[in-house]
Amino acid sequence: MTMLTLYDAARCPYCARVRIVLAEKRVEYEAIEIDLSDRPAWIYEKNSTGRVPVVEEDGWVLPESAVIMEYLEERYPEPPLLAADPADRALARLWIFRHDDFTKPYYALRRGEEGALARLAEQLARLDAALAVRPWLGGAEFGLADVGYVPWVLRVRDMLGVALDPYAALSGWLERLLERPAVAAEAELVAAL
Ligand SMILES: N[C@@H](CCC(=O)N[C@@H](CS)C(=O)NCC(=O)O)C(=O)O
Repeated sequence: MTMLTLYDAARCPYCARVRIVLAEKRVEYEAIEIDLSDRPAWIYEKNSTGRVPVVEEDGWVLPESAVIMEYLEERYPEPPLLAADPADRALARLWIFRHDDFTKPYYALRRGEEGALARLAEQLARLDAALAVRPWLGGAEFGLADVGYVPWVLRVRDMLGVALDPYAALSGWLERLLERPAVAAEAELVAAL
């Protein structure tokens, strides 16, 4: 069995999802950093959109962070990052399926669009409200839904300079996430960007 390869970019939050899952599952892998401002032509052979992340195993390639997370969950089941309960699994998948609700205002703010900060604040409040009634986005346990959002939440705080203090449950969630080495490593990486 050859080692898994991740076509990666440090600044990419979608890649961060995959890095966190791999670290949580202690999977050894080779990372190939792709320069997003000057992408090699061959990346289009791995993914027709030219985007990262892409994972490769024995010549088989898979793009799309949400699909990669699910693949890794099945390929490396321990420790599980989806709950045993089907309802909790579905809830985690719903968060990931609808991540655009959160990331659209994030990217709008990065582009400096008018009203984006207010729209992002609404989304932060929505996450905060969800986390006030359950400890993790997917329910009782840490898992893929949390991994699906934390790369952007870290960047909101550290790159866009949005204070998270007004969102007590969200801040508590992030603190608990940062106790996990996989997420702490991402925070360090974001700080160095
Ligand atoms: N839907 C994709 C999005 C991946 C994505 O947008 N990656 C960005 C970097 S963060 C990229 O490769 N951008 C280059 C481009 O859009 O051409 C996923 O979830 O993996």
